[in-house]
Amino acid sequence: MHNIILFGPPGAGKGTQSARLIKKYHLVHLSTGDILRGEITNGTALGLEAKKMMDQGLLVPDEVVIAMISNKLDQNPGSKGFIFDGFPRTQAQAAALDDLLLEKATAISAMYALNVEDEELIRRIIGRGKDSGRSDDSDPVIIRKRIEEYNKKTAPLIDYYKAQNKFVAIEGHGDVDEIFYLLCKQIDQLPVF
Ligand code: B4P
Repeated sequence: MHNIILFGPPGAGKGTQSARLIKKYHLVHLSTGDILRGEITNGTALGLEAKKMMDQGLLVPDEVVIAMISNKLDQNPGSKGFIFDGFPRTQAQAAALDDLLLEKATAISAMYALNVEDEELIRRIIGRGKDSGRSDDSDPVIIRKRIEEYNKKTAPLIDYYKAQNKFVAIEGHGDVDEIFYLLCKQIDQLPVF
């Protein structure tokens, strides 16, 4: 079983690479961003609350996303493992994830951090915003706010996973296939448990 975290700033390519990795490794894909956008599309109370935060480039409250992930883990008892895409994003989320996995007698195998420079992130997100219709993808001020939130609240998790010897840096510039190759090379070296 592999439980993998795909980590990186907004627009680093977490969603892009997750889509490829789940096909190759048959893991369950848990993207908190996708789950939240699903709630918004369905017009749920949670979705309406989340949208207010997302539209400002802010993180959604920890208790909301932790509960979402806990439910999804319970819904996939026999899975070969999980790819966590965009989760955890805060220290509280990381600690909660460790506890949830421990309850299931498992743990994070590795955290792969995609490194991409800010100007490239902005270029990619604006590019995606032209087709995605995502309200958080079009305004450069909001995009910069998302990057600021990442630097303030999410980037410190690198030290959390370094302390567990699970942090692996991955070059996030370049061709999507090349980045996928780098990720697969790392995953293929993981011990299976
Ligand atoms: P997410 O949905 O996680 O969105 P993201 O960080 O923008 O996306 P990602 O890194 O997956 O980028 P992608 O591959 O699509 O979060 C959105 C919001 O939800 C957050 O701001 C927050 O408000 C909320 N949220 C989500 N999770 C939360 C949590 N745990 N706690 C609190 N709040 C939470 O790539 C972007 C673009 O780049 C695409 O167009 C892609 O085609 C392109 N691209 C990818 N790789 C490329 C490459 N190598 N070269 C060129 N272009 C590339």
